[in-house]
Amino acid sequence: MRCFFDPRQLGHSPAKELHNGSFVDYAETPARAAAILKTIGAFEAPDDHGEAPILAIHDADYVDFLKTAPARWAEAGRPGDVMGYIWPIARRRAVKLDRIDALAGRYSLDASTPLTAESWSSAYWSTQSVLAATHAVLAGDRSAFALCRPPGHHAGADYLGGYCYLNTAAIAAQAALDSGAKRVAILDIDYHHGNGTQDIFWTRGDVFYASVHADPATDYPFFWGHADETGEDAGAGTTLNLPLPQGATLEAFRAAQASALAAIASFEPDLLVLSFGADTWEEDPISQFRLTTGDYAVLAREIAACGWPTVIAMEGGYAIDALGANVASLLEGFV
Ligand code: Q9C
Ligand code: ZN
Repeated sequence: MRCFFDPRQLGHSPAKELHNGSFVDYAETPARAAAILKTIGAFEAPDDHGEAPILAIHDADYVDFLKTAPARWAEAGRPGDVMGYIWPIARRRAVKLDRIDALAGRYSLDASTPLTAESWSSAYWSTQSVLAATHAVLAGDRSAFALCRPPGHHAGADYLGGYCYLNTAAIAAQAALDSGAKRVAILDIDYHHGNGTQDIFWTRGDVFYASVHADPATDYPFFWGHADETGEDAGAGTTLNLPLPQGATLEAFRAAQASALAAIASFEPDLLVLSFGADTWEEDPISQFRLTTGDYAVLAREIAACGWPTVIAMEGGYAIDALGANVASLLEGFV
């Protein structure tokens, strides 16, 4: 299987995040990518498909914010990385503001996703990696892997969050549609619900979003991912959320994934994007499921058996010592 990664994805390295009431070392480190690179061996650098596929998903003003916020933050005399600390609650009217502090809240979901001077470049090349994998699959490969880092599924059309800046899975899905696919499905098996992906395709009938994740009653991102969220308008019925309780093992996960695959099969997609997080692993430091390394191959075989050309986009997974083996197990299940 072809695997894609660009070394510029390593530049992004925020110092701290706000986690359960204290500032702790940022969990989504360059060492995660390094661990996967070390285990998997042969990666190709992606071609540059430019900004158009990004702007097909993300608002231009948000993209401009990602590029310019670190310099504006420094100009305002703020130390360290850009981090929002005030948010416009959903009911506030949209006000056009210029102050960097206001913008940091306007374009973010949480205080666990800082912006550094390298963030734009790393997020940009993360999208180029998923676009390269998408084009490999469109050209006939059964599957391809993009080591997306930073990850993508918490980022919406106009907001960052959950360690994500640009929604790689959404960008891949849209690129496939723009290259002639009629329907694309996204299966998200990261521990966390992919709120950004769900938001982006909420009213779309040409993209099916299915997610197996920790119940948002107990886990981030709390405000999305409940079972009664199923899409609206042209997207009514094209969102499927399958929340599981903390402590879930392969048995429950596999049953939920089977439901997701059955729903996707009824949708008859031309291509599948798999948002893969290894934070479902039994000893992940920020998550509470109990999958083993070998379980990823089992899950992957069941996905591969459906026969859809599949783009695999890396999402979370924070147990660095096990990350390479967990990704390798998933990829083994595909080949
Ligand atoms: N204690 C991904 O796996 N931190 N993002 C939550 C709550 C954010 C995870 C803090 C977790 C986001 C791509
Ligand atoms: Zn996650």
